Amino acid sequence: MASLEAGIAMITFEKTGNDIGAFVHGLDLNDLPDPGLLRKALYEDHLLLVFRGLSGATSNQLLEIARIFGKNLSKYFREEDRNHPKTDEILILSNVEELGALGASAELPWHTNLAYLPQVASVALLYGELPTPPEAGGATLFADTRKAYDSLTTELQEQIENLQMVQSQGGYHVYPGEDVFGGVAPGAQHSLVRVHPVTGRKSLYCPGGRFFQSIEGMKYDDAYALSQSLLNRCTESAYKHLWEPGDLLVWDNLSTIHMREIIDPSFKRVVHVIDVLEDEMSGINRSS
Ligand SMILES: O=C(O)CCC(=O)C(=O)O
Ligand SMILES: [Fe+2]
Repeated sequence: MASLEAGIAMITFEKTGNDIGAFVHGLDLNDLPDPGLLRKALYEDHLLLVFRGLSGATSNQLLEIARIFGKNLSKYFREEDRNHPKTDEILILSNVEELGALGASAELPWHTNLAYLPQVASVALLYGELPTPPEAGGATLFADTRKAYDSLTTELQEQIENLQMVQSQGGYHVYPGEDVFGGVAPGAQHSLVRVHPVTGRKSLYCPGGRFFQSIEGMKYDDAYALSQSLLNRCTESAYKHLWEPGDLLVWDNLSTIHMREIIDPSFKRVVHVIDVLEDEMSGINRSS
């Protein structure tokens, strides 16, 4: 108990200064803080937590942090994409041929993880084993879709309240032109306005972008224009993460949207992805 309290006392949060996200100082991988402290910081206060200096973190340590936010981790990846030597709950995303080059060096446009599946990720984690330096691209940007929802006029909020949107993608971490799931791009319908299971706050769930398909009951052109304008609202301000080795990003995947810039392919980039699947309770212990 004493060590738990010591862990709590050491953790501090420093806002990024970009409307979303906070740097978390004082994390000890061998003495994780009270889970409730990190959950509150993520869901209520910051939506994105940035940990630095975790080079050498083991897969078990990363999974332990992920499980603070939910026990049910994604294993949706295609058999041939299970490229981590120790676990199929972590996906290695890289532009390195010997590692499968899953993810390549292309830009990854604004999206949320697993939006094209019925059970999306409630929280996602990205660990930079070998990220690119700023001059080689590969920055990851995050925007707050909860604040974007709050900023809409009441009239527009009412207009979009019950809209259902279909997102489709050529498969997780796979880019257009690549064959996935036997050539069938998965798609799923989601409410455009999403109520967060923990905070009860509403956000714009993953509007617009390359993976947008349709809004039920609307003509394509109107739906696309609406979705695109909502995406623009969401991304008016964003935090741009310039990577250092050993960085760990944890984000609320229901209330944010993210993208990754194009990478100079002459630089190697290796990051690790973990998706916490949303279940009935989002894996969240509401009592803590
Ligand atoms: O590579 C990155 O920085 C982001 C990757 C990402 O967003 C994803 O894999 O879903
Ligand atoms: Fe992503």
